[in-house]
Order: sequence, then C-alpha cells, then structure tokens
Amino acid sequence: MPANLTPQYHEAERRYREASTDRERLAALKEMLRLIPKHKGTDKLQADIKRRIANINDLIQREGKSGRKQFSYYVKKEGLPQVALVGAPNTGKSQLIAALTNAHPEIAGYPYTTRMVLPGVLIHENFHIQLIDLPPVSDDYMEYWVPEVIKHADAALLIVDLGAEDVLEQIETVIQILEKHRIFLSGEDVEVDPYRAEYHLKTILAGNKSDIKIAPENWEVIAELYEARFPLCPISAKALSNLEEIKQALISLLDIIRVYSKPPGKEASKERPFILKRGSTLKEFAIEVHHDFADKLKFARVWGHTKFDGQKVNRDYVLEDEDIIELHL
Ligand SMILES: Nc1nc2c(ncn2[C@@H]2O[C@H](COP(=O)(O)OP(=O)(O)OP(=O)(O)O)[C@@H](O)[C@H]2O)c(=O)[nH]1
Ligand SMILES: [Mg+2]
Repeated sequence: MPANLTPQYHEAERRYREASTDRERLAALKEMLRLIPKHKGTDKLQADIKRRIANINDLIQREGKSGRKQFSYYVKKEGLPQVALVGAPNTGKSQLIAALTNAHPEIAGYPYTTRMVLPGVLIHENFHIQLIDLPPVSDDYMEYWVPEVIKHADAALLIVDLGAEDVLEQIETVIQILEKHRIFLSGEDVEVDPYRAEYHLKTILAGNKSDIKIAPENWEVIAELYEARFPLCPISAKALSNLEEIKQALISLLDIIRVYSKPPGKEASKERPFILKRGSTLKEFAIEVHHDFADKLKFARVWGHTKFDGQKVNRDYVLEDEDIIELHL
C-alpha cells in the first residue's frame, strides 16, 4: 500500500535529519508522528517513529538526572558534504583526519583513543568536504551514539589496518555491526525503502598503513574480495602516501560541484564555494544561500563554462561545476 507521505511530513523529516540536539530531534519526530497518514501502509513507519521518540525521551531523562549538560554528538554539516570515518580500533582514523584536514585529534598507538566526535574540513581544488573522526566500531565496546552519527553522514570512509594479521575479520566485523544498526555500506547509490528505516552510505574502502611490510600482501587479498563492492584506495596516513588519490576518490564518490555566489555589480568571492550535489538546480542553490531565497527568487545570471557570460536562467536551471551565480530577488 502506498504511504502517500505529504510534503509537510517530508519537511518535518528533513528537520529531524538536520537537527543538532536531542530536543530538536524529539520535536521533529513528534511532528512526523502527527503528520503521518494513519493507515496500514504506514504501520511500520509509525512504529519506527514511536521507537525513536521513546529512545530520545530516555536519553533526555538520563541526561536530566545526571545533571550534565547535554552532549550533542551530532555534527552540524555547515553546508558541506559530511563523510564519516568508520573503522575498527587503532586503524588510523584520527591520523588520517590529521593528515587531510585542519583538525588536531589525539592519535595514539593503542585502541579506543578517540572518545568524541571531531569534525575537520578537507579542502582540495577548492572542494570543501567535512570529515568526521569517530570512536571505533567494535564488538568489545562501542559508544552507543556512533551508529547515529554514521546514519546522518552523506558518505563514509571505511578505514582498515593493512598491518593487521586479522584485517579481513576486522572489515567483516565492522560491516556486520553496522548492518545490525541497519546501516549498509556500498560503493554505489542505493534506492532506499523508507519503510525499512535503512541507511545506505556510499563508501570508499581505504587500506591504511600501506607502509607496513605485510600491507601489500593483505591489500592484494582485500582488492580481490571487495573491488566489486567498494572503490578502493591504499594509503598511508602516517607516511602521507596516496593522499591525493583518496581526495580525488572522495570527490568522485560524493559527485559534487563548486558553485560561487556573486552579488550584482560585484566580483564573485572564490574563497568559499557552495558545495552541491551534481544535478542540483538554481532553486536548490538559492535555498543554500538563504532559506527564503527560493520563494523570493525572480531569476539569476550565470557565468560559467556552458553559458555565455551573464546569461539569464530560471529556477530549474541545472548548475554546472564552477558556475558563478548572481541571484536576482
Ligand atoms: N605505520 C603506520 N602507522 C599508522 C598509520 N596511520 C596511523 N598509524 C598509527 O596507528 C596508531 C593508531 O592511530 P590512530 O589514528 O589513533 O587510530 P584510530 O583509528 O583513530 O584509533 P581509535 O581512536 O582508537 O579508534 C597510531 O600509533 C598511529 O601513529 C600509517 O599509515 N602507518
Ligand atoms: Mg581515533
């Protein structure tokens, strides 16, 4: 039976996904429950929303009792695509964040070093991408909120330790733990069935510590087993090798473009591009610039590779990489 979810429901769901505190999330979930059409076809989805409300209520109560200030483990995306670093303990996630971004995480030669979420911005060819460092995914102990953060990311880097004897087991363990939380990692975009509350993340498998002696041997086996499932990239976060390749792989995986905003009569600032999914329209760009610009937008002028300078375009115009846009409201 079709769900017939309304635009108002989708709007509440968007607020839920973008919320950065438990209280905001709770408000959005209650709104979703109020707005969801009540019939057999949405039973599962209603149950899922109720379960999430109960979990968040629990969390808020526990925080209240302990008198602690609420720790928000959600990382605001700041308009950038967000990539979660996912992996077993001690695989070099924090070392990679330090090598690729402006962040300064703690790095140490023992497992469970990272306890909190830490964002950093990777800038490559003026593409800006947010990477987030996370505590490890592990059978022995895992911070309860790690899967929640992964669910909200736009993509993942699965970091594996090519110096470890049990690297294959390590990969499968991480994949299985995430699947238990209904998070599926794959190289391709997958159509998501909203009833199953599943999360599909486009993922690159990065074999770290390629500088260690047994790494090439391990990598050969991994490549054979996983090349059909993930884009693959061997790196050394410590020796800084193959980092250009992983940056390019991330840009291709995310399928993003850079778009610049130009005020009428002035030059465009190239410093901070808007990073959008390829295929985004002028209307979507206007929303990124300011949330009520989409309604106010009359037309725009574009300077870019496929249009003549200053060509007038309307809200359905599909943006190209490096377009410069002058919005007229
Ligand atoms: N040889 C080598 N060692 C590395 C490399 N990357 C990281 N390491 C080392 O591996 C150890 C663990 O690195 P971290 O970055 O703390 O690992 P992590 O995955 O963040 O660990 P947790 O936070 O515990 O999950 C440190 O001693 C790093 O210096 C690499 O490319 N080559
Ligand atoms: Mg770490």
